[in-house]
Parts: sequence; structure tokens; C-alpha cells
Amino acid sequence: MKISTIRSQILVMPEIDPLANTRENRNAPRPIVIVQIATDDGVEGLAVTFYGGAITAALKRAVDDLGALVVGEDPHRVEAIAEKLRAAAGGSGPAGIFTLACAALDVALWDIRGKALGLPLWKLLGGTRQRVATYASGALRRHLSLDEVVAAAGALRAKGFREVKMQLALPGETTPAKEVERAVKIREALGPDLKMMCDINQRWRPEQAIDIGKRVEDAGVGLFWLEDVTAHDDYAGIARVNAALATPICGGELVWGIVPFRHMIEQRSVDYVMIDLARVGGITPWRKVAGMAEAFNLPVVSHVIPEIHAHLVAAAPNGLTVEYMGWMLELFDGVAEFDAGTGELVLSDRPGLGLSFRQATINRYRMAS
Ligand code: SMN
Ligand code: MG
Repeated sequence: MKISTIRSQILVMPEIDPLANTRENRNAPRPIVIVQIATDDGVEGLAVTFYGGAITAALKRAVDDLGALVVGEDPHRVEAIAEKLRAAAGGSGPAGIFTLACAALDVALWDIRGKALGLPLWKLLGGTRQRVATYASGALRRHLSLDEVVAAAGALRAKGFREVKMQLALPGETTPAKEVERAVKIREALGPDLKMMCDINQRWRPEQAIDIGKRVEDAGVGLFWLEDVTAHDDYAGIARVNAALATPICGGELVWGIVPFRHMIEQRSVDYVMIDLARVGGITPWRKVAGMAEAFNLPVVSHVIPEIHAHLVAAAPNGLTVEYMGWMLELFDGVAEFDAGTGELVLSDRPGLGLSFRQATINRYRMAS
């Protein structure tokens, strides 16, 4: 089996929150690159990549130029192909557009592998479990009013989510008391049993994270984790927060490639390692980081794109939970189903990623080229 063609397209999708339909940032443009790789056996793999923002046309070009080098290769040889791409790109990785482009090619190759072998990806990667925990994300945002965010928290609970993420580090005039009040009110709306995560998105100084983090602890909120408490690459600063708080610390969505995770983990910055499929460079490096975390007795969690990440978290023995972020649900058929009775995602037995693109969605959001 050999790779015969590669096709990429830019879609400008609207940012939506299908879980609680909140208004913040609604319809903000989110450009993505979708990729389809075909083989001479008629097997086709798909992938998406993003975070190109205003330079998404350059990301598409990188996918196309690197993709041209993959034509004629055996799709099972994912490591050989990655090596070829690294060598060809003249040391432009391991970060930035090079890595985002490699991620798309790698994901599509794994989709082909699964289909060629007749195995769903979660099983091909080891098959630890077919059901996996998930948390609702993207709804309880910091720009919403307290009333709006409390109503959205109730809506997520009513939908059957057992795990929910909110944000602190409020915009404008804020005080530690306001931050704590929001956490307490959301906890009241969720009830005592749901897992509640909180994302700071790098907006606090380490000393602020310790101060407000302690106050949230003292208020009895019981956070399951506190995420990206300060600058993502200030591993020592994050470690200081981690040492001062009982609340587990999560981070990693902004870390590129494999090696920086070693530095983050060695400094004991985080209790939960969050891996972003695009920034890590695809499924092949995602699994290496998960293995590294396992060696340090740390669970791993995913960042966005639950449609693909559900397979990876389900397959990893130390996979903890999948971020259920709904931006791209409109793009795919075949996404793992949410079981509202248990709050889990249930993976299918379809081979590969088990996904297909919805042509109507592509037609609606395709950028004219
Ligand atoms: C987040 C960051 C960037 C894009 C989407 C979502 C957020 C998260 O930090 O963890 O979901
Ligand atoms: Mg985050």
C-alpha cells in the first residue's frame, strides 16, 4: 500500500459552544485546515490541524509541501515518514507551523493504518478501554456574567456531564473575593458530586495563583484541577504553585513537541499532563509524551478536538479524561457518543478514527482559494 494523493482545504468555522449555547465569542472565526490522504488501495485517511490563526494559509502550504514528500510512501511507516519530513524541513521544528502540519499528516496516516488493519484506533493503540471519562468545556467562560455562568453550569449538569471546566482570572476589575464567589456559585449549581476543573489560561502571577488558589480551597470548592496557572513555560513558577496548593495542577496544552514535557515533568510542575494533538505533532508523539508521563506516575488529559483525542485517552493506561469541546462537532460524522447516563464517551468499532467529514459543513465554511 502506498500513499497516492493528499488534499487540503481551509475552513473558517465559527466558534460555537453547543453544550450550553453561551454568547461569549460566538461566531468568532476559527480557521482550520482539513486534510485527506488517499492510498493506491483505496483507503482514505482524514485529519485536521489548526492554530495557524492569521497565517492559516501558510499552514495549509506547509501541509501541501510536506504532504508532497509523503506521496509514494508506505503509510504504516509513520516514524520513517516523520524522519523524512524533519530532514526535509531544515530544522524548522520542533514547533510552529512545521509541527502543526506534521500533526495533520501523522493523524491521517494513523486513520489509514486503522482502516487498513480493520481496527478502531483506540484498539490499535492498545485498547485499554472503549468508554472514557469526559468533561464539558468551552461554556463556563470568564467574560460571562455570574448569572449567565451559573445558568450554563446548571445546563451542563442537566445534560448529564459528570465533569465540567470553568475559568477564573476574570476580566476587568476583579478581586480575590470575586474570583472565589464565582467558583463557589458554580460549585453550588453543579452540586457536590461533579468534578469541577478551572482554567486560568496563564493570566495569574505565581504568587496570585497561590493566594487565590488557597482561598478557593478554603471556601470548600473542591477543584479537580487548576490549569495553566501562570506562563506555560515558567515550569519553576508553576512548580511553586503546585507545591503550595493541595489542588492538583494541570498544564501542557501550550507545550510544543516532546522534549519540553520532560522539563515540565522533571520540575514537578503539574499533576496532570495535558497534551495537545496539534502542538505535540500528532498521534505518534502524543503517545510518547503519554508514556513519559506514565513513567512519572502522572495521568494524561487531552486538549480540544475530542473527536480524535477520545481514541488516544481511551487507549492510554494513564488516560484520565477527554476535554469535550464542541467547536468541530458539526464537521464530523461518527464522533464517539456521549452517554448521558454515565457521563462517558463511548467509542465505536468502526476502523481508524471512525470519522468522516460532512460535505455540507465543508461547503458552508470552505474558504475560496
Ligand atoms: C483553550 C485554549 C485554546 C483554545 C481552546 C481552549 C483552553 C482549554 O485553554 O483548555 O480548553
Ligand atoms: Mg486550557
